[in-house]
Amino acid sequence: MITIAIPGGSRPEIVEVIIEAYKKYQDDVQFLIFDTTEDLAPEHCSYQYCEDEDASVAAAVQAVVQGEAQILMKGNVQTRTVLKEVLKSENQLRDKKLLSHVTLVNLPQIGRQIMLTDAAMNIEPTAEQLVQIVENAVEVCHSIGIEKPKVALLSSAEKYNPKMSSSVLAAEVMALTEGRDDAMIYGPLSLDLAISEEAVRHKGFTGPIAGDADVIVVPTIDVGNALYKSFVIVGNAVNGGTIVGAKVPIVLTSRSDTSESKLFALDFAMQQVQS
Ligand code: COD
Repeated sequence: MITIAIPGGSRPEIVEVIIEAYKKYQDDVQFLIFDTTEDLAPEHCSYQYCEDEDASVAAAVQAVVQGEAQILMKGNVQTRTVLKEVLKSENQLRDKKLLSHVTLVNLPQIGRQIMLTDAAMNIEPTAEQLVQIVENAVEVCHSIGIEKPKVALLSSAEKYNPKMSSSVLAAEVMALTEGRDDAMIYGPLSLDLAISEEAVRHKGFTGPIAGDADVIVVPTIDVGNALYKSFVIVGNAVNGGTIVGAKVPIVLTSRSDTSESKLFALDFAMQQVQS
């Protein structure tokens, strides 16, 4: 049985996801809802009234700290409020040096799933932080059965350009991760060469990643966020985002995500917990 704590969980769009999750996982899941209103707390959920949003986030995080919940899922509350509460040192939820965001993207155009990181937490990572972001994503890949993930360090071109900061960052990460054999880490690489085998053929590109990347690592949150949203809006993708590197996975949905995407994100976190 996996318990999921949700601050702001009694809102219609979250209740919809809870109902679908009960249908899918039945007795394997239970939900603890922390909110300022109980109008819509679905059946079989434990509900705790909280005075305001901050209190609901604090109470849900405490459920994780106390070991009562194995997944934290953001309901209708601010992302920053959740992240700040999780980061509080007194909560001791930081498992790895750096927490980061990993999105599982189901991209119909290429007929497979890829991961995108970090589109929602680390704003402008240093090379050392990007190495940690890579490590977190590799660990998630291992936990869901991808043994040696192909990790593309995104830039605008595959040729090293000292004037392009993403290219420099990719080269630094390559140097810092040299010799690893639990993943194939490669960059700088452009998006088309990372995920499109057709583009690889057209350009005659030969490299260790050739349109078959499992993970796209972006240089900044802005690049990641724009990619995340364009995958959905123009690519008909279903995205599921989680924060990893904490003691439990944190499902980070955005208000504009569809219920399908919110459930997909919860599934992604469930896979991480059940591995
Ligand atoms: N992992 C581990 N520890 C961290 C991390 C991290 N990713 N980020 C900060 N910390 C630690 C710091 O070392 C410090 O000890 C403490 O947390 C506070 O650090 P600050 O002051 O830099 O952090 P905050 O609280 O001002 O901001 C942290 C956020 C994660 C909230 C911030 O980075 C942020 O706003 N990120 C973007 C979130 C967002 O708006 N996403 C938009 C798309 S959904």
